[in-house]
Amino acid sequence: MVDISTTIASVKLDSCVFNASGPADVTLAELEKIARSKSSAITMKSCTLEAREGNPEPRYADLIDGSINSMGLPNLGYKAYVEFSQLLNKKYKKPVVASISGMTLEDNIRIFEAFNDSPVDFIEFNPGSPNTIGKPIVGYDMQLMDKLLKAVSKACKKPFGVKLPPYFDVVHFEEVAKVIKKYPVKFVTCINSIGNGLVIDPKTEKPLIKPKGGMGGIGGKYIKYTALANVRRFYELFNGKIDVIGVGGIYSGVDAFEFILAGASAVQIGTAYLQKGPTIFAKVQNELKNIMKKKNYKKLSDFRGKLKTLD
Ligand code: RRO
Repeated sequence: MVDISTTIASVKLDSCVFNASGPADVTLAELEKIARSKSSAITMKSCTLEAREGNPEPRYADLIDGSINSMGLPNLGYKAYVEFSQLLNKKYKKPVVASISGMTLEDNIRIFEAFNDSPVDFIEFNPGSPNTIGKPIVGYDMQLMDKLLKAVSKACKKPFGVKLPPYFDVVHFEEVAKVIKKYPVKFVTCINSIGNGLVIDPKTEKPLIKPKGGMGGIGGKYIKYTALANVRRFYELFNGKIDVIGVGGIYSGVDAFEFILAGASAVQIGTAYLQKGPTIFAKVQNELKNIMKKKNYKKLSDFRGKLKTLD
């Protein structure tokens, strides 16, 4: 028997494949759809203090090998997600994950405190969204990251991790890791969409999405290699002390296998879930199990992080 169970922040997950926070995890109906699927956890949409409509439409487009979005954090406000976590926890036997993306330090503290009294199993702090008009990607400002993580660490009584934007420079990986290691961060999720891409339709001579002159976060297969590099580098820098969750272009068991080889303890599915629907979770899990059988791996720790070298 092949075992693809895992733990994130010491929370047991029946399989290492679950949904990423995203545009199809906003309402209770959408979350129940994930609950009924083979996703091993239910990750909710990033939330803010107040409900938000998000950016003007069109704000999401499927591309041949991925997606572009500038949703602008549409969500029902944190109180709805505290309530949903109670309902989901009662009705379904799988971990519930909150995602928090407050607009200010004070908002983040209030939201984290509210989830302390909820049944969520762990929390993903999201300072990496590229789509809040007029706001920079917080994950690229190390001083602000430090300030936010300090405050959040104090406010939060649940296990929490950080969803990181992609980094592209070796020096930046080290800088972020240094900040994260100062706080009781249990996991990092690599990566958020690659910010501020532009997709143009040559027929209409217009961008595909409306906000920010057409600029939005790129997801799907286009970002897999950046995601793998981020997983690998953070896995090495954290030395097994902080779990790494991989996300970015996972459509198949081979993709999941590569992420685990790079060091991921679990993988999340974002764009592929939007495009393929809830059967994607079982598909990736079954394909991963088949690869493991062929290679005679019985559990994830048989190969996690064990990327071989060329020499
Ligand atoms: O809602 C969004 O526009 C959004 C968020 Br919060 C995020 O973290 N990543 C993304 O690609 N879009």
